[in-house]
This record gives sequence, C-alpha cells and structure tokens, in this order.
Amino acid sequence: MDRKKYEIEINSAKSLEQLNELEIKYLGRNGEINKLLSTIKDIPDEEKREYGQKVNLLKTEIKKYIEIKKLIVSKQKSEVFFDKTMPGKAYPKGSLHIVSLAIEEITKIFEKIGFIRVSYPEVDWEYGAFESLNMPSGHPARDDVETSFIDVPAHSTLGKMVLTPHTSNGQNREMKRVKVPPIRMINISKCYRPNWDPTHTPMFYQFEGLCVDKNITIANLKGTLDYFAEKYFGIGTKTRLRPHHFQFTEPSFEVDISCNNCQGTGIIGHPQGGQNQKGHPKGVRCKVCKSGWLELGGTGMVHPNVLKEGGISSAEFSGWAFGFGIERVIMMKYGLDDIRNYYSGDIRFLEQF
Ligand code: FA5
Repeated sequence: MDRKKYEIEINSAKSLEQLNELEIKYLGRNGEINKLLSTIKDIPDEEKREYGQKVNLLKTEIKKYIEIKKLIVSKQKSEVFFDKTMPGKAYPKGSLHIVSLAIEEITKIFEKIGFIRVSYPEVDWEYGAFESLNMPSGHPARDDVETSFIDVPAHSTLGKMVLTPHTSNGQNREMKRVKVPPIRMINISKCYRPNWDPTHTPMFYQFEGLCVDKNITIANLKGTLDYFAEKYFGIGTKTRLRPHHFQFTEPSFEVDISCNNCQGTGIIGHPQGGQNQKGHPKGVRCKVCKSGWLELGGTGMVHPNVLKEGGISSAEFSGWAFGFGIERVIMMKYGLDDIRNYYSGDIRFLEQF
C-alpha cells in the first residue's frame, strides 16, 4: 500500500464522518489492511513473518493517524460547540524508554545482592577518567578510549575536563567515599565516545560493578557474573572469561555469555538431529552469535595501584570490577541489530518494549 496515500487522505479529512469512513476503508473487515493480510498465503514461507509484521505496523500507524486526526477535528469542532457531557478522549499513553527500563531492571538485580546504586559525574577531570585508574598522562592505553575534552581551563592537579568515556571514573570516587571496604557499587551513568555505527553511539550508558573486601577472588567475580547473566538474560545463560588487557585490572578479562538463540552451540539444530559427514551436529550456523557466545564487556581484578590511589591497602583488601554497555545488553537480550534506533525518537520502535 502506498504509505503516502493514506497520510494524505487522513490529513485532508475535515469531519469525524469522513474519518469514520476512512477507518472502515482501511481498518474495517473488508478494508485495505485485511486485504493485505489475506494475501499472506501467497508469500513465501520465509518472508511471511516479516510481511505480517510490516502489515501490522502499518495498521498501528493508520489507527494512530486516524485517532490523532479525530482529536484535531473534534477540537476544531468544539471551538464552535463544546459538549461538556461527552466522555473524555483517551490520549495515547507514554511509557518508559527502553534504556530506562533496562537501568531499572539491572539496578534491582544488583540491589538484591547488596550492591548500592550510585551515579558519578559524566563530566569529570582526567584524573578520575585516567590517572586514578593507573593510566598516567601520556600512557598509550589512554588512546584506547577516545575522549572528548571540554574547552575550559585545566585544573592544576586534576588535569583537563572530559566527557567521561567510561564509568570506571566512579571507582576512585567510590573508594574515597566509603573509605574502608566493604564496597559493593553499581555505577550507572552516561558515557561519551566519538563513534557512530550499528553498535556504537556517541552517547551511551555503562553500568560498572565494583566489589572490594577481604578475600575477594575471581571465583566471586565469576559467581556474580553468572548470577547477573541468569537474572537478566534468562535461566541457563552461562558466562565465560577470556584473557584481555585493561590498565586498571590485573588479570583482565572479556566476558562472553552463551547465546540463547542456539543454547551456546553456535548451531541451530537440524529437526532430525544427528551428525553431518564431518561429525559436527547437523544444522545451520546461528545468525545471532555465529559461535555460541556473545561478547558482554570488560572485567578483572582491581589493580593494586588503583586500590592504593583510592586509599585502600592492597595487602588487606582485594576486589573486582566490570564495565558493560547498557545499550549492548539490551541488544543481546532482544536480538536487536542497531542501537542507534534507541535514540531515533521513533515511537514505533520504542513502543515495542
Ligand atoms: C571499558 O570501558 C572499561 N572501562 C570496562 C571495564 C571496567 C573493564 C572495569 C574492567 C574493569 P570498553 O571500552 O570495552 O571497556 O567498553 C565496555 C562496553 O561499553 C563495551 O563492551 C560496549 O558494550 C560499551 N561501549 C563502548 N563504547 C560504546 C559506544 N560508543 N556506544 C555504545 N556502547 C559502547
């Protein structure tokens, strides 16, 4: 159906009667939408789902369009005659943004195991974003996180002002706030990096976990990651750690979670099961992960220099930290392919959540 056609028709309607007629024309039992839906039998099987989704989206759009136009027309009419006895119009309801929903959910998951939600500045000094994290001025690791600087005079000891490229700037602040561990922090804040592609936006959110206490080990870290993965992504989701490098953790890891689309096998099984000629399970490669695993983000044991800078003795205490992207976990949970949609302001996308 020509999308412009219905827009023009609905827009040029001048009365509620005309709009009612258009409603029947498009949404009625013999209307255009049902005609489109009735042709679904002629669509190839693999395209049926997408076709159905598109027609349903169109239906919602037309419904909304007519609803809004009816409001406009009745308002114009009411300027002439206002009937106080008419029932009120039901305005479309708003809802929380997909990122706000995820922040609420993640906060609750960590609060349940004693973590305290904090929010540290998204505009900070170089000291918080780098120096306090074992990345002295001029250190090449600083280039790994491309940074936007604010055009104000530098602080004599804290350096230049930056838009924080990660939530790790909260680590030093939290250590200095708590002074003596235990620390169980979940820091959720906006971060900024000059990127723009399907998996990167210039503004994005990270959530940073920090746990410091006596006898904290990688086993605690792994247990917490497993707990988070099962709560957020669903029962049965597993995590694995791969060696990596961050200047502020030692040892450092990348965390992967098992893909729920293929149950971590990387293969969508053949209905009859069995093995192919090479002895691999029969089936096709999973389109979501390709390998059975999806990359979640960075983690590791807090570097002794970072503890020291926060005023905490590394002889007495140890800790771990992680930093994951909120947009990325949403993407992984719902199988989305472009995080730029989150910020497009397109209500049709946002209404799905
Ligand atoms: C860091 O930012 C580390 N600070 C994480 C960390 C914390 C490691 C504590 C160890 C201990 P990285 O640059 O990999 O790491 O970013 C972490 C996550 O942020 C990425 O996996 C990604 O999900 C998200 N991310 C990074 N840049 C962007 C961007 N431009 N848009 C959206 N998400 C992003």
